Amino acid sequence: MNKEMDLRGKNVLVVGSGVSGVAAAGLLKEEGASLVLFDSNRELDTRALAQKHPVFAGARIILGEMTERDMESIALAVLSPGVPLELPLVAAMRAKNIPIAGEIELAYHYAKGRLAAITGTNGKTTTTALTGEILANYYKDVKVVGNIGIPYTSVAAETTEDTVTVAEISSFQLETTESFAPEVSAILNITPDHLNRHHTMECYIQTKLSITKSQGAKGVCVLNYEDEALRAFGERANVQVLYFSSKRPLAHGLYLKDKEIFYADGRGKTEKVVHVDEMNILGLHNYENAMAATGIALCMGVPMEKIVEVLKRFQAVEHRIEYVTERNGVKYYNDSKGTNPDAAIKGIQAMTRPTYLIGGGYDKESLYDEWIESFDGKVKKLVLIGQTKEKIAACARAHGFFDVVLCETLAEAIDVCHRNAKAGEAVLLSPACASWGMFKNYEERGRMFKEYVRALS
Ligand code: UMA
Repeated sequence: MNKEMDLRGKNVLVVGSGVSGVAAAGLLKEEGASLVLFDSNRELDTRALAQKHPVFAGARIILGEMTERDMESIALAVLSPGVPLELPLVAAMRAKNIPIAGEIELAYHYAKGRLAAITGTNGKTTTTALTGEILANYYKDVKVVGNIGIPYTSVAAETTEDTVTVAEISSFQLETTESFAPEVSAILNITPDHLNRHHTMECYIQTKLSITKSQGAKGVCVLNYEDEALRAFGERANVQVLYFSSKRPLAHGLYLKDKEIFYADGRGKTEKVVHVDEMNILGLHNYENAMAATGIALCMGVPMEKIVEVLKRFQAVEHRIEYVTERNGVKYYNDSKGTNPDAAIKGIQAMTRPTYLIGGGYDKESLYDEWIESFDGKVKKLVLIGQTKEKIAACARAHGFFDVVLCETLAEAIDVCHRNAKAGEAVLLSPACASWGMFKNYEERGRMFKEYVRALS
């Protein structure tokens, strides 16, 4: 969006009535725009929507389909992240030269202060939460927003020049950013995900890299040196680069060596940051997240001792290899955030006991071969639910893993594990798939898992 764009008195279309649409509508209303809401879900009810979200009261609400006529006099269309750009609706608006912005771009247009933004296939939520906590240990007014579940538009109007914002940004959100220019960005890793939306890996990678596109030469991007695509990008990027590595010492950047994290400043000075046993988060991927958060915080001006204080006290975020409870000697873990094969591999790697694994869900056209191969004798039984259950079962069989049970519901899957698992073993919900179709989101899936498990005798 052009920084000069003034939306006062203009008709602005919000597409999607989820949390992003509601928050975007709130900001637009505050800025004096006249609201039009479109949601493709015909099942919604206009009156119920306006009652549930008072921000839509008085707005023109269109459900199901938008006609050419509905598009007349629209000055801007704001898309929710779940809205793909290949929709005929988007093509029709483009043909009419209606400017299109994502919810993140809209928030950025009005937000003030400093901004750090984090993307990557996995680890975004943990790194964003950790970075937010580190920044809040040094700066007074820190906001944590984005894909983590708090729409950026819901806080943009409250930001001042003194605000420091940390945003978790998904590939969906990056598709519709334009002037969005964080002072510091980070790309943690890129492995196959959301290929039903981005279609090719190349397109998915380009979308992730676009987080840097408006940063300019003063901007910094924190990159994973061990991710081939990111290292290649770092060599040609038009921003400054700070790497982190979990495999080798770096002359400039953060690295892990003998279970200790170090920072080399590029001018010959290297200092120890923390020993991994001093942190509460587990697994190599989490040490990478800690290095990324440290890099971002250093670039945002936080002194090392303030960073280390938080690294030592930070706890794992909900739904990420989260310990739930123990029943009859069996430990239950909720990794509902394992929404793609790569994230789910991390879940299995973190297990130290024979494991009953609950997987399956919405089909994002992922391949499950590497996930099944990572079972490595640790998974005793694979219990599958959702749209992908047959596809995953066939993949498991092809890799010689036959102990597979298909279930209709999550509750049934938990019961199977509960009946079979013995003391000293573990049950892990780490689906390698999105939750959509069976649950509202991965949070709901994780919470239902935890509630059901806690009620087991
Ligand atoms: N809708 C349409 N047309 C469409 C698609 C959706 O009208 O073509 C409507 C739906 O009917 C529904 C609304 O849009 O009413 C839903 O909008 P949405 O899917 O953008 O979801 P929000 O509730 O606004 O939540 C979004 C993110 N969801 C997605 O990207 C799918 C949330 O990320 C994010 O936390 C939230 O904004 C705040 O920023 C969730 C997610 O699953 C956690 N993200 C993916 C991931 O992490 O892998 C990218």
